[in-house]
Amino acid sequence: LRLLTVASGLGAGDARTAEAPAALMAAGLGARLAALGYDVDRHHLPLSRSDSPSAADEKHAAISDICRAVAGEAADAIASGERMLVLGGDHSIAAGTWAGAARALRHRGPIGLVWIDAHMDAHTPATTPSGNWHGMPIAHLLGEGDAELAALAGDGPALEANAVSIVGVRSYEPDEAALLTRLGVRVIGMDEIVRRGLPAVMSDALAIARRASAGFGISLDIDAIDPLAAPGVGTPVAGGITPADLRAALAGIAAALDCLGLEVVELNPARDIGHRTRDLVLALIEHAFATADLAGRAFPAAAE
Ligand SMILES: [Mn+2]
Repeated sequence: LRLLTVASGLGAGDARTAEAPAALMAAGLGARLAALGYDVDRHHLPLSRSDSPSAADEKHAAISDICRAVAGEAADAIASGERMLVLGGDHSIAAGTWAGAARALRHRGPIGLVWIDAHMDAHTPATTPSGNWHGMPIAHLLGEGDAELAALAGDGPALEANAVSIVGVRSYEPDEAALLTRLGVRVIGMDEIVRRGLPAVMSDALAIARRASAGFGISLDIDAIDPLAAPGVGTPVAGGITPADLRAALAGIAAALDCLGLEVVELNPARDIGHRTRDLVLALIEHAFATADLAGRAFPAAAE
């Protein structure tokens, strides 16, 4: 298991999400993965600590550097036959993670993705109201937006729209919805989750991701979860997915043979209440990578 920790919050409004990997490791993540039987190979980014850039062009250069490095790590992990657990940091790194995986598997076919998030993350530099790069990674993975970030997968976009869905959406701008509609990405909003239940929509999302022949990934933005249960995020939106529903939906998923890996982003320890969000993230990761034995265990006992 390639555990890639990315201590960067450059793409977020509140950069303290960079502290998430250290918080998760200090709380025993490595031992938990080892207890599940994984041989954990940890790599860490960024390799050097730079001053936080403030000018827009400096920030763009820094984000590009990190995403390129993340893509290199992901491509290397997948080419080596390793499964991935990528821990952010903010969600802008996803433009690197899945571009790298796609690049490594291009000879076999396309990859699919299930994106779980309160937001669409489908802005481009031309439409973003905040200028924050964590609101744009889906656009980059689909070949839109910033030319440098959209090119990280090598020949062509990282993802084809018909193998991507976004689950849990309840906050977005019209430009994002228009882009996703134009490209044909399935967006599963909270209203649909309330109506049909998370198991039914996750089944749809997995079927969409598995249209791609070379495997699929999961990108989990912790703000998809209801902020009453997961307050430790930079951009909380009321009315999200319950921890119990998400635990059940993710159980064993990252251990599936055709799953390339799980990315978990936007945990912000500085905004947590107690260690509520951190402990929830640990339990979700553990359940996602576990086989049926652990998936059946009472929740969230694993976090205590
Ligand atoms: Mn996100």
